[in-house]
Amino acid sequence: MRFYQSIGSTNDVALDWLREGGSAGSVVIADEQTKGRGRLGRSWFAPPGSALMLSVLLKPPVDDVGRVTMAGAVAIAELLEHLGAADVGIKWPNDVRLNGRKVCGVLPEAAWDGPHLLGVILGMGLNVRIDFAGSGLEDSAISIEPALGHFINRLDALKFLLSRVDEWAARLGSHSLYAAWKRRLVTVGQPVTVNAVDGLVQGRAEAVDEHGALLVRTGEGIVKRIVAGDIALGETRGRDGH
Ligand code: BT5
Repeated sequence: MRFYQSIGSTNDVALDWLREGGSAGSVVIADEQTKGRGRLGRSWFAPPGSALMLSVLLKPPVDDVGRVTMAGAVAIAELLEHLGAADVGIKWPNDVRLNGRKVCGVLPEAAWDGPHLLGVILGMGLNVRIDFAGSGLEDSAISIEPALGHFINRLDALKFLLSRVDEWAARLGSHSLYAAWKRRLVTVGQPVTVNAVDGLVQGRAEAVDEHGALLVRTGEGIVKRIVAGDIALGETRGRDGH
């Protein structure tokens, strides 16, 4: 485990560590990130002392790479439930929600050496006590402490989270992981607008499959399978529509 008071991005440190031969289960943690990343070049906001930010090195079989996001989201959801949260959901593909707002983002990044998979970094940023006032995220984000109304010991939370990640990392290909993820998904059944890699898809999220892909039925009645993308629930919004 490597801990940093302040670092650019835990995912970057973990990717370097992986390329240098770091073993599965190694963890990079930071109290502050100066270049915390989301997907698609977006930034991750978390002042020092207010969040849990970590990256876990995993070495899954190639077929299970797409399952890493599921493992992260489910482990976070289980932590929240363990802490007493009642309203926990997963928004496809990588947000964990508490009381309908984003409490955590999961950022999986694979590293390849040519055709050979070196591993996958499972990055997670969990809001423990972030004050979102004036950040522009007041309406979309939430932190655990104010939501649950009690103090959260970040070290205890980290221990629990890592034990759940270990558990799921060992069973990435299992049906039980898929079931645990699917059960908490808030996306299925909703009208969605997806910024998929090959363009905008509008329709109704009908189902997910075992690979984590989202099946969207468009207005024309065609079912499109989306493996990666960005969605706005229930309305038409732009690329950063959360
Ligand atoms: C994510 O991206 O949700 C993945 C975030 C992963 C962060 C962790 S922290 C540890 C590790 N090291 C890193 O450098 N990253 C990972 P995405 O779906 O693209 O969402 C990003 C968007 O979420 C931003 O554009 C904001 O709108 C919003 N956002 C930023 N900070 C937030 C926060 N603390 N809570 C809720 N929403 C936030």
